Amino acid sequence: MVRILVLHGPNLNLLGTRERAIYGTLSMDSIDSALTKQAEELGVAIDIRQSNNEGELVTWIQEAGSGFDGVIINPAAYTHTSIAIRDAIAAVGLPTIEVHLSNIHQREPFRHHSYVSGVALGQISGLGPIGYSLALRGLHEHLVATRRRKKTLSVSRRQKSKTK
Ligand code: CA2
Repeated sequence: MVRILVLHGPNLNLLGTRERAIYGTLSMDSIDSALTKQAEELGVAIDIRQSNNEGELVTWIQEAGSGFDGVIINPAAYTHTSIAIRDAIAAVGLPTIEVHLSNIHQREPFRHHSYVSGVALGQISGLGPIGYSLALRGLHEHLVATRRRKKTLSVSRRQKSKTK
């Protein structure tokens, strides 16, 4: 079974309560429920966590190296500041999709740069909560395809070594 860690960064626990014009009306819990349902349908094991603490996010990313196959992260404001989160993603080497509810490229200039995107498999920005759902679908497909490729490769290697 594919295992995916979903991380929400700082202040995303406030979703649905304030700044609705930018981030929408859905709460983090309702986004998480929809993701959990989608994961069940796909047959994916997901673990969803939120933290306001950069170090905690870094530790979770490091630990994901054993126990998870991929990561979906909305690093929130740490997107634009955290070399530590970028380094953790690069170090752990798990395929990671960066999600933003708002389109960070259309907002204030300080939000245009992401430290995470350079080490991410992809970035989804500006589609609201659907972005998480697309990330789950995309990461699942990527991981299944990677597994299939590895399996085919090891079968063909075994066959080659038999014929030697
Ligand atoms: O668009 C996104 O998902 C962001 O990652 C959200 C971050 C922001 O710093 C990024 O530039 C883009 C902010 C998350 C704060 O969420 C709040 C939700 C409700 C009320 C206040 C903040």
